[in-house]
Amino acid sequence: MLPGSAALARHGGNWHVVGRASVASDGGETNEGFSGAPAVSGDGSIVAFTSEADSLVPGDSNESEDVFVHNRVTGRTRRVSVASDGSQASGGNSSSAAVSGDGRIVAFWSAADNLVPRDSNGIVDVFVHNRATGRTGRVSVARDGSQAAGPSLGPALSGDGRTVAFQDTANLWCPATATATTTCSSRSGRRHRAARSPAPQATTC
Ligand SMILES: [Ca+2]
Ligand SMILES: [Ca+2]
Repeated sequence: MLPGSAALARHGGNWHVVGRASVASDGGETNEGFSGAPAVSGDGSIVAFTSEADSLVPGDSNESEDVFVHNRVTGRTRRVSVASDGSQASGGNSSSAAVSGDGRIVAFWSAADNLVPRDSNGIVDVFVHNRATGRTGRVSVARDGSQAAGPSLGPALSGDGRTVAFQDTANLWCPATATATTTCSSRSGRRHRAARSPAPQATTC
């Protein structure tokens, strides 16, 4: 007998037990829309994903896609596309989760303008949410704290969660003659790496 919604899947000639992560903490199914774009922690216990459903956590009334985390050990599902005070995202969708190796840090992009103070650029930014502290910070800002003038997308996280790579369409971080990769600092003091795409060189500025 397989637990919960577990099932068998065949990959590479071997059979594996798989389970559905897009469920509420009580095991309830999603009530609408799609759920997808999963990212998994190193040990496979934490699954982050995007969902259009509003039935995964209580109080999801923003009528927007959100990013959720399902703990396959505890069965608990939490929404992580929220502000540091826990308020839900307002003003647009959140998606494209990336997870640190220990599952503590989740990066995602969001069109919401209320996840951090002074987000007034009206475009998609990249954020990180610390599941341990509940803090959400915006990383798609320049070294001097100025906002991006174009969308920031496609976040990826290093295993330790300290570095965030993402697509910068605003060319905000480096002069036109420089590169590819630069390092920025968020308000929390963590250092984040912003990768421009396409990347002409591997220079740091
Ligand atoms: Ca929602
Ligand atoms: Ca924004």
